[in-house]
Amino acid sequence: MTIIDVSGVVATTTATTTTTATTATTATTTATTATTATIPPSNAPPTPQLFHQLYEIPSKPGLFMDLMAEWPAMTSIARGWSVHQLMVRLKPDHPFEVGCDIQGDTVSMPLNEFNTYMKSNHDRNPFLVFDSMIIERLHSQNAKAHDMLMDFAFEYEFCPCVLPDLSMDFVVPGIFSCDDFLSLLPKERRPPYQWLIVAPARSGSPVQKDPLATSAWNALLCGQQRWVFFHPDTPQELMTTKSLDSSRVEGMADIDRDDLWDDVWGWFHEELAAVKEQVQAHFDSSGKKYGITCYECLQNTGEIVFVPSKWYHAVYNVEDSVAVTQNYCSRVNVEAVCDNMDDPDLATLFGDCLLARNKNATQASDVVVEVTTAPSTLATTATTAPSAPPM
Ligand SMILES: O=C(O)CCC(=O)C(=O)O
Repeated sequence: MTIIDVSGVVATTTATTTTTATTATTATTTATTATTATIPPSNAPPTPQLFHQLYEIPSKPGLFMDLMAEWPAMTSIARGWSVHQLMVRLKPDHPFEVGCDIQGDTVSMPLNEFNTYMKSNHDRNPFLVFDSMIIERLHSQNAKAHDMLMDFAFEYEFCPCVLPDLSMDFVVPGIFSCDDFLSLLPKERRPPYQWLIVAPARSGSPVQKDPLATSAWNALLCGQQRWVFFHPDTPQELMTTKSLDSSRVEGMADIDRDDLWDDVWGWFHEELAAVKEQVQAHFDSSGKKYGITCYECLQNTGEIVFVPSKWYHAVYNVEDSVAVTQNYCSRVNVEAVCDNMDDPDLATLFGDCLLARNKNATQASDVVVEVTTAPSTLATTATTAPSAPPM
């Protein structure tokens, strides 16, 4: 595990404008100031209890090796997730949303076309697949097809008209799955939580907090990604990415700036060093002891990043990358998740699901929340670590 505190290495990284993987690695070795923390590498996966104590409770980003080594997506040629393997496995005309144009309209492409684009584009901020539906949709689609084809041998290898069930190619690691409270919601009411990411080199995800104060894990099936994390109390105005086309849309009516493509490349290469300094100055002058307020790491193939609830984060794809990511709610962030549910019906339903779970709890430590009258009055009652997930 390698987590680098960049707050203390601004002087080192400013000069090189933090452009590449090499820079991030250099920062690890040259950072010696008192405010720098380098979490020692650990390739032994922690137990759920240790993960809870060392990462979730202190709200600390993490980078884990060896949690996905056994996944079929990593070990099986037939079930691999390289872009080439996905191209072979998916229907050639299956459209993926890959971004939006100058009008804010969605741009879609089948994966084989997208692969050509990946290899040949020279864009400053290339399009990328960030698909919240494919894993789940394929799952239900396959279930239906499975019902219809009950009498026939059914395997996607033999039935190319049906998309493969990608959810069978990975297993949610135990440290993230023992508490997954949003899974208590009926499937059709659960907010999107699972994304396939197919991202060319130079593309990225702008700085943001995850929806509903969920935590997340992100598993890299191939490629290399650079991550930066900022403390949840960082002022929002320091955590913005300029829209790529902002200069071109000045004065244009009917354009929602939120729909515009962000200049993630520019943020990482031209702004990040200054942003780090501003964030550092903000926390230095806050009069409070915050500890580490900015982390950075380089995620390689086969490694999983943990993003704690409410931490700002941004991702830059150093190489062509394929990743799967899931957001989740555990006992640590369940109150925050409830507070962030704007839809009152959903919040009530979630409160009911948690109540039902409490009723069925067999051990005191499984009772995570005390639900009184309304979900907004949820109160955590158990701070004990989760029990190990069933094998
Ligand atoms: O780009 C990625 O790989 C992940 C980005 C991400 O986790 C997010 O946008 O929340």
